[in-house]
Amino acid sequence: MKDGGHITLTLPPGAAATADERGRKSLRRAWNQLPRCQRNLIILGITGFCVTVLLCLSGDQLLAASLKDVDTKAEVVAYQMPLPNPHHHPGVDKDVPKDTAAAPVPADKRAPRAEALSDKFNELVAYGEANSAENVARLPETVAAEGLPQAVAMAVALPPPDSNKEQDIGGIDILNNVEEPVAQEQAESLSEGEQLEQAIKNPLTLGGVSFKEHLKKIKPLLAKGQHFHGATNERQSAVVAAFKHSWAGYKKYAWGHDNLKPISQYSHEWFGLGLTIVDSLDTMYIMGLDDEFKEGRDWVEQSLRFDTKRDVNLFEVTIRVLGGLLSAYHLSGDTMFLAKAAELGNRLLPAFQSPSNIPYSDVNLGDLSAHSPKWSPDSSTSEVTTIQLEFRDLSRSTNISIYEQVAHRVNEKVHDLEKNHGLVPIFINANTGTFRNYATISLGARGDSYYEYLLKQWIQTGRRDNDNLILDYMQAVDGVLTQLMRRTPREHWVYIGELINGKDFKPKMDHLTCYLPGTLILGHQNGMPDSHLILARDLLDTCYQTYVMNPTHLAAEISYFALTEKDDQDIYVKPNDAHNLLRPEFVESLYYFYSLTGNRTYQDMGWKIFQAFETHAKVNAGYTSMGNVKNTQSTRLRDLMESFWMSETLKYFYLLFSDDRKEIDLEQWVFNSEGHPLPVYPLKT
Ligand code: DMJ
Repeated sequence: MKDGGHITLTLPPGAAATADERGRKSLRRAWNQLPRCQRNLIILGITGFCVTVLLCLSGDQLLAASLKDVDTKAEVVAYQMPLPNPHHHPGVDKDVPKDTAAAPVPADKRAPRAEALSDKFNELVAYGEANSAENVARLPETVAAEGLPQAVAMAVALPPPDSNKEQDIGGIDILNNVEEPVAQEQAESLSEGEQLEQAIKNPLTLGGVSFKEHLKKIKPLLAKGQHFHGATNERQSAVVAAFKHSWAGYKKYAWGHDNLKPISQYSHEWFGLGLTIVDSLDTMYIMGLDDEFKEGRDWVEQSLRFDTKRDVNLFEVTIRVLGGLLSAYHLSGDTMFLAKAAELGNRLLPAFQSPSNIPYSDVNLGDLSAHSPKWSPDSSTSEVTTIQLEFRDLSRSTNISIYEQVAHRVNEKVHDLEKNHGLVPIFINANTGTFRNYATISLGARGDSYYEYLLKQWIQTGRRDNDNLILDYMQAVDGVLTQLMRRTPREHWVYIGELINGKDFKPKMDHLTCYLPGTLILGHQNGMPDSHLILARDLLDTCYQTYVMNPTHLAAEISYFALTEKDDQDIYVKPNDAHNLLRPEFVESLYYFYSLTGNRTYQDMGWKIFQAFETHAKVNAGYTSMGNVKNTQSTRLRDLMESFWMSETLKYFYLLFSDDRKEIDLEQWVFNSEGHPLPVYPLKT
């Protein structure tokens, strides 16, 4: 065939081999015809040449030559020690004045101001890069910058070969505590969607390997555990006694079930996940209740199962169970908790397979399906935006990025939606990804922790300037100040009302909103404007008033406020709203005020309320919710001890009464919405 003047010959198969063979034979014949002494001289010459070449090469060159077939990726990135666990390296004990009004904010912690907005685009890009689990500061710079696939990132996080021997790291199989065969298939080339699919389909594996294997690989990253000294004064001891009383009743009448019914002395089931046990683990650890902690730990290891075909609420299970397990893991260093958390995280992932990336509210942990609430097409806004601290922590603890990625997509989606002065409607549709038209705007039920997690996620991720989270937070607090904050006409109590239909002001405030003073002072400590602190102090006073104004000294679930002087009272409670569910929000705020200012007045306020719980909520089998805080003679006991009583209310009382206001250092830890402390991750420089 002619081709550009050349003729290409195609040899029949076998012809080339025959010619080759012919050449080899004639060479051998020529060699055999040489005299023996000549052949010996040639062999000697070649050997001498080779020895000379070898002697001239350096050791490194020789090693490189011998390893040229070995995976070079492992060589590109040198092994690096992980950054310290925050609690092992307490931050500088900054001098916080006793009086919050004078609290200084270090220049380097000042929040982004308006002029910084011009940098927003670059920062957004940086934020996106920084918010993948591979990008956490524990990984070598080169890997983080290049955003290598998960399996590669896992590989470079390995300890050096000689330290990668079989060691007892307390790792268990996720389910049944039985060792699984190690599936070697890696997620190297998987897209985010494929990773998600794989994690959902195989909730018992991580990155394609069993959890036990995975723990070995990430061993240097694992938490080492913290030490707490137990109660040091009478008030703390009283709280520990309250905890023990609650635990004893729960153990006796409701062990392994979600909640205790302390009046009927029976159990209450919600999700079938032993909520009270999991929610209480870190409280017991912090209080130094070693025996009780071990009882809870053993139950989690042996009896907590996630494979039951039952719908659970994504938000509630995330803040209580996932948050509880992760916190127990970080505080105790026990990797069994991390293994359980990872299995649960995988089983919750189906919630994120909605068309909009806004998660469905309900997930079936057993059959791995998800859907909107039965009663509505919409999820609560606070629910879909109050899972990110936990999912991010799971990613950073396991070094598997998918959890953080799916949760962060919700941040991005909600950030892009139009808001009312930074305030959000309380319903959002998981199919369309839009807010419900004319939905109420509230800092109480269904809205509250959206605002809380904007600030706390920003703190968790290292307080980056110009981050959308903190920009949205600042805008939202401005919206609170201009659209929702009012004062009563006579006594000038400051409160946060609601916008019904997104526009009509209603002077109603849920007790849930009393978390806000604590979040605001935490924000102020981290550089937010003084207007936030002023609102925080005023609102704290109002919340306190909602307790002490009632004869029981306990607050009602909902309070109303006078709009004009025609109303009889500045603050009042309607009969149907007079219940108290042992909620934590006000005690939580007192704790933040005490911890960040050192002012012991907040302890005295808390002590008064603790005594009120002792007087009215304590019963033989524990502590109970009540129907009416307005009458000491007919409190109408309601017969439920919610798990947040032990995870939050008693924990915050205990920490509020501590002689060491930094028993948990708020520079190093961030509490999730259920009161579970998780580590703050340092900002990568
Ligand atoms: C807790 O489960 C959490 O604090 C949640 O964010 C709001 N409600 C309860 C406590 O009141």
